[in-house]
Amino acid sequence: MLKNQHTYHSLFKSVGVVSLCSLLITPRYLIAAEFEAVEGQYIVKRSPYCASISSPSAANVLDVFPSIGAELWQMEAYTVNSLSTDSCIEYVEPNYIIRLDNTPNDPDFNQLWGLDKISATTAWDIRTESSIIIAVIDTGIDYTHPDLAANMWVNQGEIPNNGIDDDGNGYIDDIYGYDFANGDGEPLDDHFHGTHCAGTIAAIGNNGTGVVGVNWSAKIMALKFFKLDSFGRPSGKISDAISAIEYATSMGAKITSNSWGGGPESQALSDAIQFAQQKGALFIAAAGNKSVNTDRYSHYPSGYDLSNIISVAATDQYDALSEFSNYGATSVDLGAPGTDIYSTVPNGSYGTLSGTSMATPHVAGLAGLLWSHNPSWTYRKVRDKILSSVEPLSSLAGKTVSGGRLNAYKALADGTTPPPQPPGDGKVEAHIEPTTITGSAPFTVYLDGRTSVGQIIQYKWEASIEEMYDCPLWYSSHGDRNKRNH
Ligand SMILES: [Ca+2]
Ligand SMILES: [Ca+2]
Ligand SMILES: [Ca+2]
Ligand SMILES: [Ca+2]
Repeated sequence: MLKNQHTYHSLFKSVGVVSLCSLLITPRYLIAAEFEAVEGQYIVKRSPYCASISSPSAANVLDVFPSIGAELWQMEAYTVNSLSTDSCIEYVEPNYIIRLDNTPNDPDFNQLWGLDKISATTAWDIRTESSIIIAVIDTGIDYTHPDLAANMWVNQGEIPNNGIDDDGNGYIDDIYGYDFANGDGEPLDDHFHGTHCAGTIAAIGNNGTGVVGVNWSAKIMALKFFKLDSFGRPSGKISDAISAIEYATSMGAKITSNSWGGGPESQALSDAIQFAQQKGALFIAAAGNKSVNTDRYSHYPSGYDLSNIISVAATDQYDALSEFSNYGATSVDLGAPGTDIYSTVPNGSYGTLSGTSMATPHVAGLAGLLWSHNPSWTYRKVRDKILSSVEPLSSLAGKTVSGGRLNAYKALADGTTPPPQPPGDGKVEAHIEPTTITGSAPFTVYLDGRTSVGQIIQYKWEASIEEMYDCPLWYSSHGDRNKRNH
């Protein structure tokens, strides 16, 4: 996503001058007060230059987030105040509460118009299954649903229900994922939102039952971080969202589907998504359901300025922008079907929902299908292909980065057919070395490729303008953008 640079901010930025500190603190207190947060809980990042300092005696460490070098502390407000002048603290932010913003709709409307609209039926002539692990970070999944059960990811290193963390990943009996909201290995859905999203990604195809997802077969990881509050509304903590992202990344999920958002900007959450980026994973995120231009009124996490985020608006059967959908020429990447989407809900049932929450899993599902078809691609290549193969729509022009709606067939068919396998033992040696990459632009790069088996069919080398500014770069063959700085 291309958008304006965010100014780096924190509740307390470490500065040496106390008067500056108080100037910085004041607006953040005002912002924090507008949003719900867990009382007495703060996400704290220490400066890497002071890694050895201990937490104040008045603070209890509740959780640690190794991926972002931060911790969850329980402490009183006066202790937070005392940290404001501590140069060893990089940031402190409240443990914000996140809510789902979906729009339930007519439960009897039951046609899968969305898959037809994105040309899934012709895409399925090319591929129907995802071998990539796709994590659904949400309210959980009814992993017993007959139209989902066989498509759940299974943690092969874990023995179920023995009370032991068999694979030593820090989580006991985590078979299908984990429930961070309740701290247990049963990420069952106590709502319906996550199960509905999972069905759009990969309800089982061709099984004579119910519906079908973008993928007929897949590996769906269930990561629950929402649970119902006393009013029956799903509510999730930023700290649990961070843990879910850490889990997904460490357990090999290359794609997370994130149909949630709202609340203030969080440096900790942004850092967690950046950690996933560093591990080469995509973060597909709902653009939100407030009918606003998010270029002006930012929405998170879809709006963080990270290249592994794909921000998704919702469209309807007539290819109009859904009335509830957020949009933004620089902050929302593309549209996907999100009005009146029929999919799985708990207890073996089905139902219709609307929201950018429903658009997001269409994109996550295609990302899985496309990446599985092109397993050597980087997250950036998968993202670029999804955005460059959209169906251009006047309703999305000037309202999204790509100006179009998801198209599964164009993404899969457009030059993505795997190259023919060479005869013999299948080994290919290809050396492509640029002989000259010095000088100021424009400059010439010479490539020399050789193979010991068969013939080289095509050379393809790609570089975007954005990346050219990052020179010096090295690319390996066929558009694979492995980058090494020298
Ligand atoms: Ca485990
Ligand atoms: Ca176990
Ligand atoms: Ca549970
Ligand atoms: Ca089915």
